[in-house]
Amino acid sequence: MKLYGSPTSPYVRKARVLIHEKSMPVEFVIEDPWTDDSPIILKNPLSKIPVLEIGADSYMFESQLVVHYLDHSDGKSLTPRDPAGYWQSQWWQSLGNGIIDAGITRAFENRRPEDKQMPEKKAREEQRIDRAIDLAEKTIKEGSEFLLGNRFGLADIVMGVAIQYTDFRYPNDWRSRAPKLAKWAAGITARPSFEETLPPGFVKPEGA
Ligand SMILES: N[C@@H](CCC(=O)N[C@@H](CS)C(=O)NCC(=O)O)C(=O)O
Repeated sequence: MKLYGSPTSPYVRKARVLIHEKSMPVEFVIEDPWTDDSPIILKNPLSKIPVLEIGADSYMFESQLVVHYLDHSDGKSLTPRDPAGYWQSQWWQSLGNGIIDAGITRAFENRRPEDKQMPEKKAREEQRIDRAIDLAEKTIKEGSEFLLGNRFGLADIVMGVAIQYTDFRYPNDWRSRAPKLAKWAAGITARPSFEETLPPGFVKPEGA
């Protein structure tokens, strides 16, 4: 299999962390979706990364599907099987994916020429991220190494990527109001799968 994407995209990074954790034989191929003649268009009509090549001219796209496919393709799923654990995992993944979406929207707004930027749009995305972090802090158990039970899982991957993308593109002092989440994040992002997929230019904040 081949994973097409960029080293800075958090959507792609979810899949890269998962591949690393499961030591899957998937080649990472850097491809830019933004150019007019991007080869990504031939693989994904939506022209977005990640794209996963699963066979000759056969592709999966949309990060949630790509991650789901990778999670179930080797019989070593990182999603709990019991119904309660399964849905809790989906819940954390939705929260993490929402943080990533808001972080991306904010980052794109930030890149527009200054006179065209809409501060209220940026503020709206920041409020989404702030509220999601507050809810994560309220939900996470004191002193837990993993979000669910005593096993590392997809919920940890998606939330870990979301939190580090926040530190990357919307650095702010969320740690002072979310100490439980901060402690969990420090442990999760110290794993080799996270260390080895850090976006280029990322600088770990103080206390991370
Ligand atoms: N919902 C999509 C979002 C993917 C996405 O927006 N990826 C960005 C890179 S971070 C992209 O490829 N953008 C290209 C474009 O919007 O033209 C997913 O989860 O895979």
